[in-house]
Amino acid sequence: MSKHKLIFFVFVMMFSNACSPKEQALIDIPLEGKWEFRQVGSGQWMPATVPGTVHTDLMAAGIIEDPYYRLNELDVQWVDKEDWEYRTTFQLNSSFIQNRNQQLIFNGLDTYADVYVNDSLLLSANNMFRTWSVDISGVAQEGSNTLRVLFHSPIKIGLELLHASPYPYPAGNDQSERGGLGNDKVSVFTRKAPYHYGWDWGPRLVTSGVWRPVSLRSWSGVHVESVYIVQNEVTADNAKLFALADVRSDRHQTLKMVVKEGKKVLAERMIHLEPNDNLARVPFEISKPRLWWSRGLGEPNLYRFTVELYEADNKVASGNVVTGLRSVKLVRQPDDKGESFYFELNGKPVFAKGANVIPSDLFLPRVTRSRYEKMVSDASDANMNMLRIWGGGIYEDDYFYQLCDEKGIMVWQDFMFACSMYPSDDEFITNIRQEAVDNVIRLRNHPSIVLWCGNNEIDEAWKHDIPRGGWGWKKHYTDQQQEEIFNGYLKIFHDELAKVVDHYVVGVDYWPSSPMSGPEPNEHSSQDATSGDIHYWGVWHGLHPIEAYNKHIGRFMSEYGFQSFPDFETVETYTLPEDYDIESEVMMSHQRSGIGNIRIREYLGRDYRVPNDFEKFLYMSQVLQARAMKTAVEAHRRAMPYCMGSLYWQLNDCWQVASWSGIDYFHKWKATHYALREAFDPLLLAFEPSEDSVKIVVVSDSQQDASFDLVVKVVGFDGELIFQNKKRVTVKANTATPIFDASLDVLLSSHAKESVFVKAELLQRNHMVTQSLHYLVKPKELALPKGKIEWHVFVDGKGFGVSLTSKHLVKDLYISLPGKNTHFSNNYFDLLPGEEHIIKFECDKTKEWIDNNLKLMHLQDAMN
Ligand code: BMA
Repeated sequence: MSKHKLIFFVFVMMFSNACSPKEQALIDIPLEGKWEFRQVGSGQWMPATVPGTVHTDLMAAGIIEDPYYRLNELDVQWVDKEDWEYRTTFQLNSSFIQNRNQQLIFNGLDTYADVYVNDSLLLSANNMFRTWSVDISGVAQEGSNTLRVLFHSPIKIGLELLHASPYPYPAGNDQSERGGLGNDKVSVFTRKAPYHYGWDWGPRLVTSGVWRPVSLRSWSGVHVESVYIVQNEVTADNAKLFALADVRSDRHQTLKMVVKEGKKVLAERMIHLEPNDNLARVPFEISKPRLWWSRGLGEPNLYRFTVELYEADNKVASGNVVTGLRSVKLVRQPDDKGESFYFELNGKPVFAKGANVIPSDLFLPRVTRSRYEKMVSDASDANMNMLRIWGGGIYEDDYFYQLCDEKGIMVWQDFMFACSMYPSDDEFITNIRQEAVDNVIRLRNHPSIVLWCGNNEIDEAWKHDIPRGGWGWKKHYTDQQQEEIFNGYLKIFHDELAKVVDHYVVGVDYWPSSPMSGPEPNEHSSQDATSGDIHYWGVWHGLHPIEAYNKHIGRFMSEYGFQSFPDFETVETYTLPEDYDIESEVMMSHQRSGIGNIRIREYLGRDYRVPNDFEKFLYMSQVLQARAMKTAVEAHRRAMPYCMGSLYWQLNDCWQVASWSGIDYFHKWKATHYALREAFDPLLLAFEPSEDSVKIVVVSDSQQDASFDLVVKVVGFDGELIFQNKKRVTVKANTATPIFDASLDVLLSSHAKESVFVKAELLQRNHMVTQSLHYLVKPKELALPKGKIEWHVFVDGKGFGVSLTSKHLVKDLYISLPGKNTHFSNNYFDLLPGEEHIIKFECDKTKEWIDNNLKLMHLQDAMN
């Protein structure tokens, strides 16, 4: 054996046959051992990690620097123009070889990959999102085998496809220039995560690699490939279900199929199998099912079902599935204002609260389980109940959906198409159809997925009904080409993907594009606010004032957003002190929206005073973003039930960058995420905009009416109580109700608007259940006092606490620890005069270190 050949010892798992020695052997071997890689033609093999990417392997080998640091991204643009090969060696024993069916299964190949086993070419893959299963019988042998995967440059192939195409397609986010390709936008031709080619929050890093697990499998007789629990009808009384098993058999046989929950047999039936693929169905019912509820409505109950196949009394194969029982519907019903657009879960209308999600890294195998756990619990901790997996990224890892199932977070799932037109030739269509089938089958047991959506913003960008409408793409094409491109669009998004969802998923709706007014021809792309979903970008892109969020409200706000910078500790991870200027080359390279800094400055000037200091600017950008997002969410929720959803753009980041995210790359909460935790509270006191009065609306997500004491106070910045009122209020279930309206003349007496705040609280048996603050003028007009903050740090179990007080109002108080990625239980909050505020946190330093290093920043200090 040559010294380059690596022996990989396999472990053989006798799958699910613990109780029956006669169950036939299913052998599953993960191929994660020793891999090597090299640039094609370079000769030199180096250690590789699988699952992984070429870029991360090159980093580990010391050949490239971290592309996220300073301007390094530019130095690694050569990587995507080269071909790369990966190899490993694996051992197979006689049991594996004796089984009649032997497969090599790739859960993800990125992207143009030729797969060789023992030098025989067995597969040429061309879609990152598909699962590739290769028959290796006859090629694999007992003993040592070699596996080699050759990745062709996605750019070289992309260019070939572009040159063969009758015309280029629009793809505004494809940063071809940065990749050295001029205006050649190749991303649309390749079924690969669109954001890899760049986006207005992400770098251009076009990866290659075995990005998801790869394994070997062999079996004889029969094998359960997958199980789907079809939910025909689910009510609180009864669930009518059937188990649909994809059973692979290598001969004619009749077996008994048994469906169980734990040890309890729910149903059984004899099934007749043909050689090859079979779909076997066993109906069953569960009376009084424990339903799956989204966060806030109830428990996200899950069931674990097993399907077992028996030959006489011998279990010969089995499969498991964890799912939740629920009925879900996208309700689009004409009403006096247009047409509703909301989700009904188990018969209850749900207001969707949450955010859009992008992939958490360019190098996807780095997104570990703990990062997914952090992301989903951060969403849940901020009272969110829905996340939208946006169409420019990936169909997420199974684990993400499992976590959403467990936490009661509903998922709006896009197919992976965004902000571009796409080819629609037969080969492309066949490829995306299979991509859709693979992912729908992989994900359809997750009760969290409540909608499949065709694409992001393509309907709106093309705007077929209005000749010069949309984003200006149509003018680059003749009438005939426009017709051709749009017919291709309809074929993909109104026909093929719709058919896949219809055929493979029971009980979950399909929506062709987000946003759109409706898929019916007369509604097509009309984009009004009275039906369908809306992406409202008037604030930010359109320079509308932040207050415009109060007016531009549709039936379901699936996108709206506002940028900010990450905090200083995060900025430090990609910069040197010489870069500490918002406009420096390095900072600009980590700000991918051309208008980003201009917009932040402009909006800061309108509502605040623009600081010159770098750190203060970062901080103020977050305070500004939080103000914008809080205004939007409160407006959407006040408009309930006309509006029934608010998903802001965007929850997370894929590297360290200025962006619309509420949580940065290191999972650090920005001011926005703290503010939205309050704005998404199931019981919200929201102030309505008004010049000369204070108006309060209470929004309740609860399914029951409830009574509270409402206490409204007007307080001076020095703590003086100027007005107080207490009254009993009834809060109606699942809607928004006005509960307070008083004129400023009454509330203020002779006090100035600039130096008071309004505090509203709901109390139940004298216990505060929720509270909200409100100011009567813009932040820059506030007469903020120069208050002194008293604080002391104390040890609190394994962590720390800090107690903060001040005699005067301290606005937007921000706490940080230099060089530390610390999560504080609260941050960017208003410290009220005379009220103690305690913040909890964890830190690996001593109390003394914290005493000496804790940093405080606040608005009166930062605004100059
Ligand atoms: C939205 C998204 C993204 C983009 C964001 C900010 O419409 O769909 O394409 O990142 O706008 O511009």
